[in-house]
Amino acid sequence: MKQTWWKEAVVYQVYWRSFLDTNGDGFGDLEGVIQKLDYIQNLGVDVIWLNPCYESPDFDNGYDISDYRSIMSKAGTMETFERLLEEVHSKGMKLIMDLVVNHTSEQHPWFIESRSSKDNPKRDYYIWSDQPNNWRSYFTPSTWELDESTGEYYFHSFAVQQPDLNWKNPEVRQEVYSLMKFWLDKGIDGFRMDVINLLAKQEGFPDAENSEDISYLGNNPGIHEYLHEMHEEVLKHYDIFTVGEIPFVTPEDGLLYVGEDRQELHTLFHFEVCDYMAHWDMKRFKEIQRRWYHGLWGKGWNSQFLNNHDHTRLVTRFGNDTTYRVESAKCFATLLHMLPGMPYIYQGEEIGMTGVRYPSIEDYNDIAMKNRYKEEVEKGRNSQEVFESLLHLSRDNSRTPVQWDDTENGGFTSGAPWMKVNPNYKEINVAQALKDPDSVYYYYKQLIQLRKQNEVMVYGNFEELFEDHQQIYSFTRGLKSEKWLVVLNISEQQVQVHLPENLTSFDRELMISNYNNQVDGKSKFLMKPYEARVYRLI
Ligand code: TEU
Ligand code: CA
Repeated sequence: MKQTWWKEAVVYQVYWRSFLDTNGDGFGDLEGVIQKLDYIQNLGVDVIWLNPCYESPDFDNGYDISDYRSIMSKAGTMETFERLLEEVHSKGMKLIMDLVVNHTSEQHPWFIESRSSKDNPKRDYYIWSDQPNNWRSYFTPSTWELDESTGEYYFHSFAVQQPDLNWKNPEVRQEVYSLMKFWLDKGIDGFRMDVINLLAKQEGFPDAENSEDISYLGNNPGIHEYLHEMHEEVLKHYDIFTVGEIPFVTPEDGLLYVGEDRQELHTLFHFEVCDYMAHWDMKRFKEIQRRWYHGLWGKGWNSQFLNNHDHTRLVTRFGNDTTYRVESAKCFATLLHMLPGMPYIYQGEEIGMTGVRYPSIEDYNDIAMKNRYKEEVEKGRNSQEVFESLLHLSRDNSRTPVQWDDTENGGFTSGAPWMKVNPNYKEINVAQALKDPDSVYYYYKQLIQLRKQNEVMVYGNFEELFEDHQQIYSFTRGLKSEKWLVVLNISEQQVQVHLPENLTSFDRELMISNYNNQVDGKSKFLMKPYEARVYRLI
């Protein structure tokens, strides 16, 4: 297997609790993933990223782990997991797990011991202080929670139920390396590393100028020493790949995590799009892509995603989930697969699933949303106004169950679904997509096949056209003698495109498009709303 097999991979993210329920308890499970592996494989993807399925009290849907070496009963058993891994490999795919080691659950035995007394041997597995500072956490007004039993505060970057591990403690680091090897020795193919740039904390926890800008949580001195040690102690001994979830990072800092010479991680997700663009912003998106291409290309490898289990579904957030749902889903799929970097497909994206608007806060599960709702209402704000302000970016937009068919609950469960199924499952579902040759599903499949047959999509350089255009995103990808032209009309208007002089001399072979019968002139053509075209220049 080529050392850089992962650079050519397409990744499919499975949020198993919303994927398929096979025992009627209303939660998806690993058995459900096994039953749908042919569906996933049929897309042509190479790697499955499985969200956390370790033992957890589930305050943050598995991102609060109480036992790193066992499978949460909702998901199944270790036997189910091992069968899943075996099946994934037998179908020629790979499986990466979620590594969540910035924090544990408050119910992890380590924390139960650590909080039991100030002189407990595991006290320094976590971060304790009698001097809380003014930092906000991701999910709460303060990063500090008072523990009555010892009168000290513990640090948590996320929910109160997610105490941060103290990575300054070498025993903690060795515990993590040991649990990583436990899973790698089972044969998994790597890790997606949860907020891995938060492991090191600012020395002395100084008060922040502006505690609303929580970037003080990340990229602190010591982080690269930790990740290099992880590389030396664990990662370099396995043929795996690692993708770091790295919020608050610029391309220059990003390169310090994924530079080919750094011996830390293989690739990363930055969050300049998904944490800061609530809606589509062409100017900003182009600028981000430009910066990351010039920052990493030839030195490190980027990853591309337009939604995941934390971020609203792309047709709702960036596209058009009504009149042009299919066209815009395909347009963004083209963008995802034609940009430089590894494409990540979030379950349901391949059938153009949309975000959701439920009527009451009781219909929602996301701890981030519910904590913020409570915080704002307790400040005296109007509860309906607060609720409505949180809907667009609620993480539950992407956590509604996968819509398999038009039977009750979209075929997701025979029981009561843990999260209501999006009512549009009658029109938008896998069964319908598989029957429709023009569905979003087959378009994703075609893009993935193109990528397998044409390494210009993986290794080709990136040169922009129409940089300032507000509707048209266009660029070429070039590798050796191959040159492909991508033209996307990311708007609801028709747009006339006039090709630059240096490209009009080429003939063009249309490789993929989301419309049929193009109006195609030698140097100009009319792009319909959300029309995507990829040409091979001859
Ligand atoms: O998410 C970290 C992170 O960056 C998210 O908090 C994201 O920016 C935010 O949710 C946007 O709404 C990871 C996991 O993906 C997330 O599901 C967990 O809740 C979080 O870490 C804590 O483990
Ligand atoms: Ca189940």
